[in-house]
Amino acid sequence: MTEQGAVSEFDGTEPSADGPTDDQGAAREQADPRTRDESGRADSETPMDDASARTGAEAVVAALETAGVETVFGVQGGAIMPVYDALYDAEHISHVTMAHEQGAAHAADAYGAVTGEPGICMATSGPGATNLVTGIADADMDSEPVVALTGQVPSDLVGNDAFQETDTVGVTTPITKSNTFASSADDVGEDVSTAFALAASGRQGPTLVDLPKDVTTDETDVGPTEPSVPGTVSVPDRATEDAVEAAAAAISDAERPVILAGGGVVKGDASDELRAFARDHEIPVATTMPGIGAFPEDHDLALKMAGMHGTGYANMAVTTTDCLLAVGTRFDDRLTGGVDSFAPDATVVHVDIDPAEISKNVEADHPLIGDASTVVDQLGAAMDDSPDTDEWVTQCADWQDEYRMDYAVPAADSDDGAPDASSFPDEQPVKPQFVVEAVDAATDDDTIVTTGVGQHQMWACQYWTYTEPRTWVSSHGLGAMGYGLPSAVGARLAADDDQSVVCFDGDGSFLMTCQELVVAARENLDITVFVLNNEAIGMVKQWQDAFFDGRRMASEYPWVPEFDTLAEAFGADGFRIESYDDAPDVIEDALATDGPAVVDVYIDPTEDVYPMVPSGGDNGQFALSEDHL
Ligand SMILES: Cc1ncc(C[n+]2csc(CCOP(=O)(O)OP(=O)(O)O)c2C)c(N)n1
Repeated sequence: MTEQGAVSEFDGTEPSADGPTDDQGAAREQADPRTRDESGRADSETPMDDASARTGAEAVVAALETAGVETVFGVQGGAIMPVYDALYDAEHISHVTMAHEQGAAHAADAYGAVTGEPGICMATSGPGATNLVTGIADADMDSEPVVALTGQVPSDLVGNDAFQETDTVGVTTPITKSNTFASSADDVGEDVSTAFALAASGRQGPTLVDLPKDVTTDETDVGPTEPSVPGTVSVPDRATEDAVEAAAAAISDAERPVILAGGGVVKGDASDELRAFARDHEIPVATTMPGIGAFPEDHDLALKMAGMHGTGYANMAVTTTDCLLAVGTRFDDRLTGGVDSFAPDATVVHVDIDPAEISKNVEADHPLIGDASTVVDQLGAAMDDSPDTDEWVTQCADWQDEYRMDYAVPAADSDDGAPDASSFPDEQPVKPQFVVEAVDAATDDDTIVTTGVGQHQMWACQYWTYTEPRTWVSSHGLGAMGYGLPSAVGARLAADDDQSVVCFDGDGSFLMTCQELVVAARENLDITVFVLNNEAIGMVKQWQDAFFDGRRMASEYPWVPEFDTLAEAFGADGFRIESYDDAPDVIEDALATDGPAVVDVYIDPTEDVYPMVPSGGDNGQFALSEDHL
């Protein structure tokens, strides 16, 4: 930062750098003809209704209101202050002040994942914008609809190393679906509407509008427009009929067909169509990690997740299939392992809305470009015969028995399917898989699960039985530790009131964003966090043990805080599970808490995640323990 370039964060458009004093605030309330309801929101006419004289900032907020936005996650700061000031008058938008901008981006991402509509995050220029970057990259990797609005220094200072100047458009270009530097108050409303439409349309993803302070303070008489994608953008819908016919014939002729449901099934709201197709034609279904929830995991045809930590039976089926119907997946390397050994005998039918995904990683014999629900319907209509899958379904069921997901202390299930804590030796440390199963049994099917990244995330994939789309919310492609708690905040605000939200976190992941507990406590958000505490960054430790001769460099924590006590300091309820005996009552009490609760679960630190296919390995050669690697 040069002396010359440095400018005050508050450049004269605000009355005081410290905001209104109590007296000023009270005077403002009195002078304000509008009354405010309990939430502090304006409840009468606002400048938003008057298209003739608005600032660029008001145009931004009007665009959000026109798009139907109800919730914005963000953190205040100098360059974005005009937009926050305009939000003060917004009747239909609540702002959730997060502790950190990364939290705002993850919360917006989860909001998008649960609702299917873009989640909105907002930050100031410079560090505010750069703090959003992890969350934006996460949304980009997972095709989540997010709109990021960032403050920027005034246009005439851009390039001067001005105070809190960062080239946000430059920084975020590779990790956004589209980004825009707003150039005038007249255009900024449309910039935001377009960003909203682009985030939501086709293959969803994050968009960003960078808002220089002069643009948000200048006046405009341009009114808001409904979000729409530019005419140059075409969103594929139906696949070509010839291609569908050929793909349907390949599926009908198959002897060992498998459906691989990716995240695009969930995002494309194609679960119903996919379920119907699989049931009608008796085809087993595996999912990718983002595809979890696309198909009910308690169904006979469900193979659960395939890939690095997928089930043995899903990986056997995907390796042996002669026809893979892959819907809405980008075939990431943790799914495929080595591509040469991935589904080696299969004719591949690949349905995707993004033509760029076709044959990017896995060669498609039948590319079907279009919207997942439309194309699966088209395929259903084109199927003259169902494949004869009786033997194949039996084979998959046999693999399911052979490679049953289990952990070292076998559970004696009680009548209601819940693992029975009394059958576990109380003197032994609690297995994390038991906790996941016990929480699953204690909650409804539509419970939303969020996670951090690491072993706990994989146990949450493997041992929870997902039956509904949009109930599994995680950081898949980027693998961002710290995603769990802020995404639970976003999911909570997006979910139905009677839906539970549970977060499984690791101690390492929780330590990265636990400050967002302040938001959960302040807003009294009903979230239950289970910290599967192994006093280590366990997944790294597992890899060190497996591939680095057990040299545990920087992976074990010599000390971690008591997470239950820490939760209480933030205003949440704290609980602890130290033994199997504790588990049932503590889980019940924590879930019954009206507001945020954190359960510090002392898990067996020796537990590792299996099955495992080493990076680049052959899915058919999964290891069931370290000895098999
Ligand atoms: C932001 C970030 N930093 C580092 C990593 C690398 N990493 C992957 S898993 C993992 C361990 C996570 O530890 P924890 O959250 O305690 O979960 P556990 O594996 O113990 O369940 C690490 C460090 C990452 N994924 N994300």
